[in-house]
Amino acid sequence: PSASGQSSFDRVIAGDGRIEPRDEMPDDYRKSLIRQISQHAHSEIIGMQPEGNWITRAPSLHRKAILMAKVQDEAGHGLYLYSAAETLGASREDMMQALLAGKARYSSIFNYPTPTWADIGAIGWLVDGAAICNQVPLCRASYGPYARAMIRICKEESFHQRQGFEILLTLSRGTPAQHELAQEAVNRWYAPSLMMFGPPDADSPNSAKSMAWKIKRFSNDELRQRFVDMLVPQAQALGLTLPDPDLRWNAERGHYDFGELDWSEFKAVLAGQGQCNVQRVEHRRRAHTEGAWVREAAMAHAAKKAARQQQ
Ligand code: FAQ
Repeated sequence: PSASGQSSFDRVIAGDGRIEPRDEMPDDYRKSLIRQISQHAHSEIIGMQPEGNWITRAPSLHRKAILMAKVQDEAGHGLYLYSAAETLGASREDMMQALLAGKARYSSIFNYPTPTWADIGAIGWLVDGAAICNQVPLCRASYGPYARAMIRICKEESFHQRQGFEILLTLSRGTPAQHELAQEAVNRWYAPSLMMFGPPDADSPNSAKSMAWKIKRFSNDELRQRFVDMLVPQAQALGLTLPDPDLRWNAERGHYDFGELDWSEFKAVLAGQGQCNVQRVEHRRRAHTEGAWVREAAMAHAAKKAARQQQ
């Protein structure tokens, strides 16, 4: 930006104001937002798959209707987020191509499988729970379109988390076999959900700038701690345990201490070696190819409509 553009950007950030699409902004700020927002959009779109896997097998019509609505909400979140990235000059086509080519990042969490119905409960409770912890502060992010998209997304995520909690509660209070199913799903999703907050602060290269620019308001470790503190009483209410022998209340800190996570697993998932990385991208590619006729029909319809308006 020009010198006056930079100083007006600095003033807005210092005053906790909002940067809007037409405002001048530093190149790095724009690039970092496109990075984060596009990764977030891809996560929502890929995130439809683990749960989509259970739509045809949901245990009742009621559960099926709820799950379909939830997965559709995720598609909607992806679409608002791609639109937010477009306001920064990113092209939707480029973002899509990067995802299909397997070059774009999306959240590590969606590379884990959903072998049982209880995994759907665990995703709602833990994955949507982590998403809310991470995204509520993003409602105050300095970039206007992103912050505003987050407000609606967080409202929907809150409903998602409750539906997951309720699935687990029903299973936990069911037969011993159902209780075990719920506990096993929590055992599978707990550590991966803690890793959603990103690497430890000391290994988080983007944090310093993102915090200075007021995109991020809290560090990865701060949010992870907040999440663990929130989960413990909820797990007690569910009658389930969290799979961490080192988890205990620390009165001095006023927080729960918890065990070291396996960051080599996180790195492997980011490097494409998670259980479902290949399957997720292949599935997205297939859906894109099979959906080509829908895009073509929509384009033909739009062209006809435009031609009619010109007459
Ligand atoms: N997975 O320097 P940092 C949802 C990457 S919720 C994969 O700390 P930053 C809802 C990071 O991109 C999930 N990669 O990065 C839902 C960076 O790589 P880069 C989506 C990760 O940006 C629920 C590198 O590691 N939510 O979808 C992960 O400051 C149920 C270094 O990390 C969001 O995206 C990870 N877990 O902090 C949908 C929230 N963590 O780009 C369906 C918005 C880090 O330099 C079903 N994003 N990396 O190549 C954020 O808040 C931030 O981007 C963080 C990472 C906190 C994720």
